Amino acid sequence: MKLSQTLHDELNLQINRELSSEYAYLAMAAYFESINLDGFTNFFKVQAAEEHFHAMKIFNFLNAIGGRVKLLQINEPKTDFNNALEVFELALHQEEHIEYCIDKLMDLAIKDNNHAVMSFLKWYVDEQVEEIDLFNKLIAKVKIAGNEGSAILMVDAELAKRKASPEILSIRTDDGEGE
Ligand code: OFO
Repeated sequence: MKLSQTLHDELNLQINRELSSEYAYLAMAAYFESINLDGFTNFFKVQAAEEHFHAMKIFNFLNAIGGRVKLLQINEPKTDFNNALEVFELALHQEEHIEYCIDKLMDLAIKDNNHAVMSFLKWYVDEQVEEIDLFNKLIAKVKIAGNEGSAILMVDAELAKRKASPEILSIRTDDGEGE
């Protein structure tokens, strides 16, 4: 399969975007940890692990199709926030940007008539629909909770239940074979 240089480089850039998302979500987890909201902290730690998984899927795929992974610089994420709503709105904005980038990557794969990359990217297209829906719903809940302590604690208790799936946790050592 012939992988164009542009598509190759864009896949490397997407690895960087996913790792940057991981970093941004870890910063959000650290913010919530600093204000002792353990459920929100847990939610963003799991979200960060998901982004690591997204990056590693591309890392493994790029190797599998004969590409060369190149890791790029990760910028410092925003670390200070005023409240939970600000955090979730930034998270949604970030996911909308990722959705735009995945769409652009898919456009490129279609232009190159690269069916393997198209098939691979479909998972990301579907994933973005889920993530944007998730953040929209959480924004609605956080808005309803407002500044009411007991309502925020209820959302916190719900977010404490989120767990990373075994698939996500295993990718750190997975060589990509058998996926
Ligand atoms: Fe949150 O999204 Fe990755 O791909």
